Amino acid sequence: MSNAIKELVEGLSQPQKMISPKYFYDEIGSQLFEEITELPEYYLTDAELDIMRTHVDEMATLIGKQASLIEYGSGSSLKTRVLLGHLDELAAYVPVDISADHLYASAQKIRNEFPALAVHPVVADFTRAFALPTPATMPVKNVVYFPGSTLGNFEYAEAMDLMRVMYGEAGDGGALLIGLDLQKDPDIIHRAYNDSKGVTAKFNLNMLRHLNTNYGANFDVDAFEHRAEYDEEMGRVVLELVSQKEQTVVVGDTEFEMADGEAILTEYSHKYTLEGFARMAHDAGLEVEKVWTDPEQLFSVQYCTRA
Ligand code: AVJ
Repeated sequence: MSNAIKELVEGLSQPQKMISPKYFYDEIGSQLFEEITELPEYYLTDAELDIMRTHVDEMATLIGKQASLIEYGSGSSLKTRVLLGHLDELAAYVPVDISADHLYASAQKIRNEFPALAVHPVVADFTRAFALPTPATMPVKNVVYFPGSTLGNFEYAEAMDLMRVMYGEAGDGGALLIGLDLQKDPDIIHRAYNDSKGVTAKFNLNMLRHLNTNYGANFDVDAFEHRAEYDEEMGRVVLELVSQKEQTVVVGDTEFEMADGEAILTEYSHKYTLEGFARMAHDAGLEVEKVWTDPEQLFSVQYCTRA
């Protein structure tokens, strides 16, 4: 049994069935996510880009010259381009992603746009330690860039582990530049995950289609519905796929019974308070040195160093 199948079977064997959000991102899923970022209701991308554009000079000063910028994710976003456009003396730009095709394609685009930049893509699962490439210029320090509030996908303990891996990766004198969504009016959050065009529903449901096509599963996709609720107490959106009938699903060699109305958890999207994240960073051995937000305090970008 492949590791992926093993992981899928394990998640579906829990009392609360779950599938990791990493299974959203096949080619269609990545495209649907792009579409989500363009939705008027999905405030996250606009707010983060606004912060980057407004404060990029200050970020560039903190990052300094001859740093190596290590991005967790493929680096195809506009935010990355804003940052790279203002870091004129980088030792290297290192995008890290698990999907090689996507990574190499976007690395090539970055090379075309920034011909003087040393681009060293690394195919790796960034939740585990990986070897950094050795650029021609020895970096003064490593800065890990983790935009898009992707940390929010992880529950507290996992997020802590990931932050430790990140600053371990950054090493001595290193830093983290991280984009995090903030707690706010629950209606605004609810709308961002229940958009009027139904793109988020398609994105969520696409996961099952992807598992059927590429992992030999047999979900009756039409018999599932998208659900996204904001749990204010936990400060997180819970994305689920709810079966609309009783069905038996096969993944690998394992059969799963799904009751009518039973849900599969597909994603958490944690929303932070500035104090809450400062505490979390502290508990992970980090110190928040600088926080930028947009005027409405929808989103934050935070620069953290080793405490
Ligand atoms: C990229 C993981 C931060 O949680 O908002 C968007 C993914 N899920 N709509 C998020 C997502 C549903 C997104 N992250």
